[in-house]
Amino acid sequence: MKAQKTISNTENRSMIEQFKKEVDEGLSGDIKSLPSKFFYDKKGDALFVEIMHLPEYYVTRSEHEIFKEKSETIIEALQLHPDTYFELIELGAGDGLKTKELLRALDKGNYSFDYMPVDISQNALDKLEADLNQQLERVSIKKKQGDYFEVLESLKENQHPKVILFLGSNIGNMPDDVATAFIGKLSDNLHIGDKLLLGVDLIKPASIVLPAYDDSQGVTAAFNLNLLERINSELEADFDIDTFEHQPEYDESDGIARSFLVSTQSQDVYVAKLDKKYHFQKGEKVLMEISRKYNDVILDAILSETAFVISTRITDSKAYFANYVLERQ
Ligand code: AVJ
Repeated sequence: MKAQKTISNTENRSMIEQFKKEVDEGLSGDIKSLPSKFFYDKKGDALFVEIMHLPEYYVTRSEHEIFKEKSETIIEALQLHPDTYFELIELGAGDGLKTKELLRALDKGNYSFDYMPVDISQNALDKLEADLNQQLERVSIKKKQGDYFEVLESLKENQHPKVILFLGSNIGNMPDDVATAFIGKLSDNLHIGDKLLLGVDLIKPASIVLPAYDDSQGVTAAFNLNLLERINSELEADFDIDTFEHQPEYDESDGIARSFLVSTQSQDVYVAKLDKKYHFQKGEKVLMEISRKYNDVILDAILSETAFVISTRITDSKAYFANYVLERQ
């Protein structure tokens, strides 16, 4: 494991190279796209926090309800025993709101564990730790800064039972083949009997899903447009933000929400750090993000190519969201 160090966004060398490469690839194709994983700079983080509190964005509230009302069910499904030490590893630090409910229940039940939030952002980890130290002073926190798989690789060396948390339907940003490879790689870094608690948004009518990506205050639009601003500042591009319009789509039959930015005019955009010009036709769409929704059939298809099997499925009262307990075979 590398020593912890502060990485501020794309100041990191390989990260900016990756950013350049993915932006160029995305804008060079016949169908344009931009990589949603780069939404989360400082402003993007703040906008996502705003999104989580929007009346239309049911995703966070639904999963929070599960953790609040059913943490005992989760603990049971994870087959934890107060006298067996385990590592509770969360991929993505988040704001800890949901995890706090689980930590509280584990603390109350005198379970023996370390909570290990993994994140690329040292800043996010420090914030989370400060908050948890205040509210749950008995819980032992071991922050792990770095890439998910680098960290898991290092943790794999010990034989302690592990529970991985991958919440918030973050998996939904990946196309199914990428999600399959990701979960497969996760299973490679675990031992038989280890668990993965996977939070996924469920397929439901467009009348519920679409507003979550098309809020009346325009926060989601700003969240998408922020990536253009980031490309402007970090790759020295000249996107005119006012000439792109946010357009979300959702098709219940495939269960995938897609966010586009549409160019409202014919224009060229120059990206200095790539020394390249990209043409946008009037009405041309740029795919910014997919947010996949799931059901048992879709999840089964993904898991069938990995070493995980579903052991328990826990939903909120409206069955909008599910937390699946998966067991490594
Ligand atoms: C954090 C990936 C789960 O796709 O619902 C929220 C991100 N994008 N609104 C999602 C997001 C627009 C969110 N995830």
